[in-house]
Amino acid sequence: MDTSTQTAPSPGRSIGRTVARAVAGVLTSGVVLAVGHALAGLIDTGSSPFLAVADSVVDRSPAAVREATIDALGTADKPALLLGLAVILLLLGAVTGLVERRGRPLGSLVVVVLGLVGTLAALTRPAASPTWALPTVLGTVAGVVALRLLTGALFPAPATRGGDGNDDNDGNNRAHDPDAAEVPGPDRRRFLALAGSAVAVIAVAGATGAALGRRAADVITERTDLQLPEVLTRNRAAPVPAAVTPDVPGVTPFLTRNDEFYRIDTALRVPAVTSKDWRLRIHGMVEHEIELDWDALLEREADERIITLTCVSNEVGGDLVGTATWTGFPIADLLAAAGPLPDADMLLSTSADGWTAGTPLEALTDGRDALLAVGMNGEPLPLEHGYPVRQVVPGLFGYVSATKWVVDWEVTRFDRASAYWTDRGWGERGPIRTASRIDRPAPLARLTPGPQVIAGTAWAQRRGIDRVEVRVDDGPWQDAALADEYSIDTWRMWSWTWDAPPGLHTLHVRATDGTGETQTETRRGTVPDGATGWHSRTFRVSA
Ligand SMILES: Nc1nc2c(c(=O)[nH]1)N[C@H]1C(S)=C(S)[C@@H](COP(=O)(O)O)O[C@H]1N2
Ligand SMILES: [Mo]
Repeated sequence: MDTSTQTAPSPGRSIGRTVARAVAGVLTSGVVLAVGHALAGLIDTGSSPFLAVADSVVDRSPAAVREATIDALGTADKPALLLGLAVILLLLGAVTGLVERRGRPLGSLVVVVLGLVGTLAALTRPAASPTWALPTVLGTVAGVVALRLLTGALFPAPATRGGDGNDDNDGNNRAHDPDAAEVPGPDRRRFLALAGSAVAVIAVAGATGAALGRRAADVITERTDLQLPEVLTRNRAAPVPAAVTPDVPGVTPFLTRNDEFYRIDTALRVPAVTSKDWRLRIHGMVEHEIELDWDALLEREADERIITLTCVSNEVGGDLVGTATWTGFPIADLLAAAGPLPDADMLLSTSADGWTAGTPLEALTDGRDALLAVGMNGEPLPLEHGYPVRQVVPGLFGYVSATKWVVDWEVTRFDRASAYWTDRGWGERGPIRTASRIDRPAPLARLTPGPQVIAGTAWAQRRGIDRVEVRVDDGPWQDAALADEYSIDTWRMWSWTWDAPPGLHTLHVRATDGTGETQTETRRGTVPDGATGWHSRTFRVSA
């Protein structure tokens, strides 16, 4: 039904409404981007819809285009790209506002499609984890809500406003609109109030996102210049002999690179702690409380040790294990300075983000290389591995010992305190189980009949590995060749040459630790104190 014959719509008012719709759309894209950016501050700046799309554009544009823009714009290419992208997104936003109708949410649909593109951009970033989808998804939801509300104010429902129900033609409602005069009508007031709220949301979310991003950037900048403590020759880690690695191409390296080291923690966003802000308070059942800052820590004599770290959540054959050269300070000396009381038996350590671990005091004071570490493979700790300070304790799973971003030590007792994962059903003491793994050839690799080198690793920190055996199908166990042992606190590599006959074959591996105990065949899951069972791999051997 067309009512425009009754009263000609005022062109001014129609233009006004068109502008308002475009504004609604621009605000919508502002809400998506600002809310997404703020949420990204809680996860990782790179997951911001705006930055993820910008980074993806850079990565996906052909090299020629990239070089041409850099040539044309000089070093301004990144700000220019961001500015251009912002303009495009705001224009697309205006379009969503212009096509949105109360009964036909075409604009919302466009927002959702753009949101999906942004989500995809975030999820395909190299550093992305599944949580990287959240900022864009939640930002998109907020944007759609904003667009629906603003559109609702521009096109009031017929029931409440007495309109004709045809909201597809601007100005049509005017004939029935008691507020059609110059005086702002309640819908207009509602629109202005909603628009004001949207601006406020954008401002607050934008400022929050910017502040969180800046804090993360500060830590990254500081880390690049951070001076690691000097390690005296006598405190250096023993050099790594070549013979700790089998002379076979493609074997797992003895030392794990920082960017290949497994990462496990509960932090949605890596805590941003600078060395300047860092403090460690040692308190509880001690003779004297101590508070250490970075400078006080670095006045102490540093050690360098090679230690294999393992996660209790590692499945049989899994890769939640790695070996690094750690630079740090003996935990035993720091504890001794505080003087634990004789009846204390646990160190409850807390991270900057409130995670806790309960470590047996004995493991920290029995002479093993338990370190308060500041360096990993010769670099300051990477942010995700605990920058600036974390614990590393040989022989204990990470969840009871390896607190990253550590800021608080309470000396206490196991019968008085509990920690994050023990409260969730995991074992109290967390000694590492003996484990062994086949690393090569790759799973389901196709092999040719004849000699084939099988290789892998085994670990039993604090006890060492004395023997590794391999079994083909239901045959006898055969001794693998052990590479040199670096120490009982590191993994030990092994290899075994198999005269592979044609057919489908399954190989099993098992290790015996320094106490003479051999891994059990019994398959058990990781809860509550680490998986058990033999790792196996199946290969097809054919000419
Ligand atoms: N603050 C904090 N520290 C933590 C954790 C955590 O969730 N939060 N996880 C622990 C667990 S379960 C393990 S296995 C190790 C892993 O250390 P990585 O991520 O450096 O490999 O860190 C430990 N330290
Ligand atoms: Mo872990």
